[in-house]
Amino acid sequence: MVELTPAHTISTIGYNGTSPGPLLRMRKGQPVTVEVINDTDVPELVHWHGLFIPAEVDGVEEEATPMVPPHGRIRYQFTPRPAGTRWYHTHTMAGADLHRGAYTGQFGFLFIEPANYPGNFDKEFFLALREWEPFFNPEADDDEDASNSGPQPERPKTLDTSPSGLEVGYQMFSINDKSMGAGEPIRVRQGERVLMHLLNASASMNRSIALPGHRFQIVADGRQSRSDTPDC
Ligand SMILES: [Cu+2]
Repeated sequence: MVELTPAHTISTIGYNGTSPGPLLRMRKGQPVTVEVINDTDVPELVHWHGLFIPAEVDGVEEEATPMVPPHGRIRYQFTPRPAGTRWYHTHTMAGADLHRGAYTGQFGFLFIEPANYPGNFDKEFFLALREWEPFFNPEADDDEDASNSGPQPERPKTLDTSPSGLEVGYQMFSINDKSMGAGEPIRVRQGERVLMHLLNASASMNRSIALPGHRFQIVADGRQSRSDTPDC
């Protein structure tokens, strides 16, 4: 159960009873073992997003990672790299079932500390953007996409051929497990150095985030995971 607001609690599937699941911290280059117990009635698997690890433990069905059978368990053993903010999530295919796979609460932060992590900041926060209560929306909802905000060619180069009625919309939105106004504020002192790990944990949407009155300084971008993120 996730209490998004005092008036709105949803029921979903997550890791260790919460969503997002527990923050997992690992050290780059230090072997780890993760025991995954599947308490659901369907085969599952956990994907370690952004790591360079062998396919057998990467948690991707189509690359031959074995599934965790219903009510079974599997042990993932790997040596995490590269360093940086990553995440873990189910990699089962939802298809048209909006109560499976990436539409559920099966995700959490995975932080791979560099071998030498000076921690040059006063506070750090892990913030995941998320939508809930998905439904099939008969209208294409593409206004989140910044590339659509400029002038459009009279005839688009690629025609949108997506079947109508198969756009996924959402009724509830949250940062971590709280909708706007329902969570504790982030408390910082003037002059403190604050490190924020931001994750778009959405199954399908681009998101943006604003920090009115302040300016983000980007110290690492997880999309560029070809090499280690700089120590921060
Ligand atoms: Cu992923």
